[in-house]
Amino acid sequence: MKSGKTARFSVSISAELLEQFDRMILNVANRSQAIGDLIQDALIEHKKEIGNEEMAGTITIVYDHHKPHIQENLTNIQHDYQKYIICNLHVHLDHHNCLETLVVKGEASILKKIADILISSKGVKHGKLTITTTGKEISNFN
Ligand code: NI
Repeated sequence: MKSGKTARFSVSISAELLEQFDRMILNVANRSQAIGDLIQDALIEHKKEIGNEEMAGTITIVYDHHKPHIQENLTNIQHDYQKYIICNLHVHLDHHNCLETLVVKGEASILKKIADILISSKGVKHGKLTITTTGKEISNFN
């Protein structure tokens, strides 16, 4: 929904739960904003699980570039999926280790697949995929 209209609704939950929630959101402007943020987060998680909507994200990997063929292999994978990879940041962490972050955009299921292939590549020490919204469907109500 692109409209910035505000809808009102009432919710019944246990007083204890609400008390805990209010303690948690002490530094958020107000309860409505906090609940809106939680719903937004749940919607993004849901879209991530369904997998067929366009989303944005990052894939970060750490590897030892001295391992045989690792650089060549990782580059080949990135060329195979180049239409989903917007940019690539490579940092030489020390003499052995490199950190690479790819900014990706595409259906969540494809982003997960690209991340799985890269992270499970031989020589990759650790990797992480972060998926978020492209922002298109979210209007700013704050
Ligand atoms: Ni490097």
